[in-house]
Amino acid sequence: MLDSTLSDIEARALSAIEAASDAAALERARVEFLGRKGALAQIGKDLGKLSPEERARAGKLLNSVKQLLEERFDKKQTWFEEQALRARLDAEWLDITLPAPGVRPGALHPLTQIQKELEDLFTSLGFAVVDGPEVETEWHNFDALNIPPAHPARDAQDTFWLENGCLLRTHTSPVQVRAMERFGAPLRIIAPGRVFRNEEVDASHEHTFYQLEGMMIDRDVSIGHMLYFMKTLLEAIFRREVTVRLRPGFFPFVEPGFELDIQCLLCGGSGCPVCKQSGWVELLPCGLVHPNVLRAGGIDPREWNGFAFGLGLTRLVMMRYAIDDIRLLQSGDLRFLEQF
Ligand code: FA5
Repeated sequence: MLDSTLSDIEARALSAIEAASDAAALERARVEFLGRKGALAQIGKDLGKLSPEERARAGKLLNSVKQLLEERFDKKQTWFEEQALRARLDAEWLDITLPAPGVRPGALHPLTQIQKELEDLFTSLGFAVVDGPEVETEWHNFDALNIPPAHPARDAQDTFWLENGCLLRTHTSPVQVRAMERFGAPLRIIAPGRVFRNEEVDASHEHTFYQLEGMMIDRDVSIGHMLYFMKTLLEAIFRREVTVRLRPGFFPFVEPGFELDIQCLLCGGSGCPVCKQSGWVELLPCGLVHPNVLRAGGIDPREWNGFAFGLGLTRLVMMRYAIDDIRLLQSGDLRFLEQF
């Protein structure tokens, strides 16, 4: 009776092993026949009911079936493992005799290209290129620039404030103050860099963009001097005729203050999303440095004066390359970047 049950289990287990088409099916069969609650375990329990001689014989038989099945299960499992390994090796196969792909030439970001051109131009005109921190003090970003405490630019809507009371600089103008503190007068500097504003992003506005600050302090500096440098800058960048207009602009740190706009080069002045349908793009706010700012920088306004400007570098790049959406510049999209 026991013998025939065992040989039946053996036959069924062998055909289950044979039929298992993957490792999971094999495992299920192993549990069914060899598991703690499996068919052979059940028979093991029944051995106790037999006489000692019968038990010895049946035990031997049970063990030999168990051993055989374990061997077969292990063999098939090893086969599955080898199959899986072979498939993986095939998939990961790499022809190390193939020639290496060539190094793809990189290029400078269009913004960096223009920044470098302007640095070359201004150093040739006797200006030093200086840098300032992106995390600024409220004093350098606002107070020293004659920006009153109630000015809207100080609002959290416009400015990213940090928990320690510092802020992400909203313009490159604080570098004016740092340069005056460090070098005194006379002074000729430009300061390109990244600035941050907490504002809605659209085709012409980013929360993170670039400006290039310029400042010249000497004796008897005039608006004529300022215009000379502005014109030289624009001609160097556009290498063509550009139409500009100067209109009064209010910035607490200059007096008088101006906005130098250029006619939109994307639409030729007829109106597009970049110029907000106005035909003009605000590019170069500028003016003569306010005496309070000179004083904050430790320079005597009775002896010295100067001009300053804050070029919207990102907008300049857009104008030069006719880029109609500011967001492309920081998209990291190679299809866009490879064009420069
Ligand atoms: C300023 O930031 C002043 N510090 C500029 C200045 C310096 C005036 C020295 C006088 C003397 P304004 O907020 O207008 O000004 O910004 C300057 C330029 O940055 C703008 O003309 C524009 O070209 C650019 N700009 C402003 N906001 C954005 C923005 N969200 N995204 C891209 N460019 C911007």
